Amino acid sequence: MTRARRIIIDLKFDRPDLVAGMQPYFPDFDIIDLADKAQVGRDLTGIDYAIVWKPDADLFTRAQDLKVLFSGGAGVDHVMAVPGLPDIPLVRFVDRNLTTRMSEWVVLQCLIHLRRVLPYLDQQKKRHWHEFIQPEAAEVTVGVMGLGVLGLDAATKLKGLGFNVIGWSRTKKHIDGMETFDAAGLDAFLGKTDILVGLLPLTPETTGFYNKTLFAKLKKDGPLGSPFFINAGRGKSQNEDDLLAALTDGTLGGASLDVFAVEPLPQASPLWALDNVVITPHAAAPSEPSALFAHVRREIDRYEAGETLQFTINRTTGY
Ligand code: NDP
Ligand code: OXD
Repeated sequence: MTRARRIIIDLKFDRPDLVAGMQPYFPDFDIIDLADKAQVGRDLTGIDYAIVWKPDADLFTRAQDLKVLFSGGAGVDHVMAVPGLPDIPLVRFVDRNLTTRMSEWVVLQCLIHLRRVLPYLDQQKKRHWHEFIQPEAAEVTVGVMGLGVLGLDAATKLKGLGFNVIGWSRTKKHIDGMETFDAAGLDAFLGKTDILVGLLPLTPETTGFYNKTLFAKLKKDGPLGSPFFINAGRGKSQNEDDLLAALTDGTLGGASLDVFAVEPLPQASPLWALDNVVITPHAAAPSEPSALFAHVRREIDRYEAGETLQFTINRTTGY
């Protein structure tokens, strides 16, 4: 009798039905769920595939025969940081559902700041009736940093709402009806931006990137009075001391933050108490497990048929 193939999952999704939900996509595999205490110390040699989110530090010493590694999310910084990462294809998660969720979140946050929702909520608590100046979307420039799968979709949807949208990415993009900037055009891009949307991956270049120097270059005399910052990329891209200072000294009028340098955001963080900040718990665009498993299955089938894997990471750029 031939032994069923095995696949590892090491996902910290807090979903009790994860393995049951995965089974229909992998009827011919034994699923080794490392969250299952019974797997502690189990021999992981001879296994070809793993689907991981923030994998345990010893994964690659235990599973030495992996041929392809799948990220449980769109980002891969959580894998790149693990010691001993083998030189095998690393596939990220690209998915319509995840992309749509992210754009919903980004659009929502831009509208929150455009339509002054935070000050209005504050007034409501005080039973206070006062209308703030509210420019229309077309007067406001949203600068999207990162024009990849997520940035491009969000930018397109923001344009559909009437915002003036500009974009910035490492390499130059040509997008109909959108002014774009490459890495060298950073200052020009920032100088035109009223609402900055961060959808960058975490790499050595983007670590600590949103800092006081960058915030100070955003457009100062825009229709919202001061610029706003929205980040759903990665928290380690923001310098939180600088961010806090910018939010309290008026350099920034407000922010929406889904990601933080340390997650969960520590109770002691002063960011919690700022009334010009929206905080969500890294929930902008969660991976839908069934979509993730269908994607991994498709890629494994492609790989085993000798076809090229899609959505592999460039190990030099780190995304
Ligand atoms: P992509 O790889 O498709 O796009 C990344 C974009 O960032 C590209 O346009 C790339 O430029 C640009 N970029 C990367 N490094 C630099 C740099 N140093 N300078 C300028 N531009 C740079 O990624 P996605 O759009 O799919 O995802 C982006 C990130 O969003 C993920 O890496 C993850 O961190 C985060 N994310 C957060 C979620 C959440 O719930 N908060 C959910 C999912 C993802 P170029 O086009 O030139 O290569
Ligand atoms: C991702 C995330 O990278 O959820 O997909 O952060």
